[in-house]
Amino acid sequence: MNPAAAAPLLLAVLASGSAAACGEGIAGAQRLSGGGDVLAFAPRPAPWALGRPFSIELQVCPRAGVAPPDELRVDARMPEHGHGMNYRPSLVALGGGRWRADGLLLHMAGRWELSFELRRGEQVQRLVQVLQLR
Ligand SMILES: [Cu+2]
Repeated sequence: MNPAAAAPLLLAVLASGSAAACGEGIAGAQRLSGGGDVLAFAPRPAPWALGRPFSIELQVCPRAGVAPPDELRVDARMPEHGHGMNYRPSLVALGGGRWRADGLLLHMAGRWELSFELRRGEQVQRLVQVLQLR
């Protein structure tokens, strides 16, 4: 990514205050934000790859004064094909807003939507990252 393209993302992260540090312990983290939450995440092993089981290391950083989500869901779908993964990932809470999702496998080349649902009771914040796999 060139510096000009990175600038708006950097500004958005800095604008959210303490969230600037979200996921700094996660090497190669990508970030998504919405509704006052910042989510940092990275595949393990990296990079995102086709046809190989993997985990996702993640950290949720709510804005100041907002409780952490009480439940997290991770899923991946190919909307154009109307299907998801053949496996249901499991989540392990590691403390400090950090989690690990295990047991993901993207079995087809093409466009995947990786979705993270941050749940607080009935309230759901959904963050989506598109992955193009060849
Ligand atoms: Cu498909």
